[in-house]
Amino acid sequence: MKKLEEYLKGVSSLAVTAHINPDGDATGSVLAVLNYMKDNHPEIQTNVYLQEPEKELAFLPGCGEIHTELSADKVYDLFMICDCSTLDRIDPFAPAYRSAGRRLCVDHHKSNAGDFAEDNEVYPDVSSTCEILYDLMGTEHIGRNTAECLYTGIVHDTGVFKYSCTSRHTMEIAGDLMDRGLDTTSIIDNSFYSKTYVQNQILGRALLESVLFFNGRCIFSVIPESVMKFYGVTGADMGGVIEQLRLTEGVEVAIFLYETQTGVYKVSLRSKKFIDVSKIAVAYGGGGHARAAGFTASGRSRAIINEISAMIAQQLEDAQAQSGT
Ligand SMILES: [Mn+2]
Repeated sequence: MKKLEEYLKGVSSLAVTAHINPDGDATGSVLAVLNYMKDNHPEIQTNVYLQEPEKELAFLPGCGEIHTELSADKVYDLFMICDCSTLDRIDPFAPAYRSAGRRLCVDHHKSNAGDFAEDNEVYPDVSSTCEILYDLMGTEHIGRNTAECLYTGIVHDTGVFKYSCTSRHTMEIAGDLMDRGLDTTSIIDNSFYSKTYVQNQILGRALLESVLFFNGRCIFSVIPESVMKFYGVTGADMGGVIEQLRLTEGVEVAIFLYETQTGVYKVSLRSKKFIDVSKIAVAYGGGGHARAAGFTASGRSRAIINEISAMIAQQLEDAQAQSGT
């Protein structure tokens, strides 16, 4: 791993982006870089390009400076792409990515092949892109605002320090960031756990309609478009549903589908210990991690679930064959 400072040598303009539908880690990453640049390199023009983040992330320093559209014909010396494993996930900003002098990808997605930037800092075993950025930046260059962004990203991608991607190093970084005087309780409550009334209702509905299969080792739930409309919810309101399904006792794999438009489903997958759900997501053109992945699929929900089930069954069989049972 090189230091961010090395990548910034000779750079006078920098653009930063992350994946579409930005989550806490994606938003935290780009705003951490923005704040880092303000503190350490005010002489370098830095622009952040990102779809508008969810309102629970609006407290992050610099959130108001995000550009949601590309400024025409601007050519940057360096373009940083954070928390993103494929170019199609930065679609609106891809022209500036292509025209830039150099490209640097900082990511932790297992599905990242490291094949679209000259420089790659890609570490699939690291909890979050924010954790990688902490190491790239170095503690001595990280001010309070940068720390707040990095901490938020780590909190979100580790499910508040509980997913298996959380390492001792993750906790040490979190401790170091806390030393900057962050209100960590508010960050966790307000950006991660807090739910609106309709979010709670749709969560309840998804749990009520959930179905166990494969002898209780898998669970799925589907929210059709009509139900989305009834509650007045969008994809942004679905956070936490898949996690609650995953927590069901005895379940190895959780599948959650919601219909974004007629016949088009956003599919989220989670596993607990041994099913690699990123393999399933990649087969559908999506991506993610071994224990958390997602993709978009068209067709009937039952047909999609049947296909996913067949892939899970194959992995279950392979795992059983390997363990000799
Ligand atoms: Mn991430």
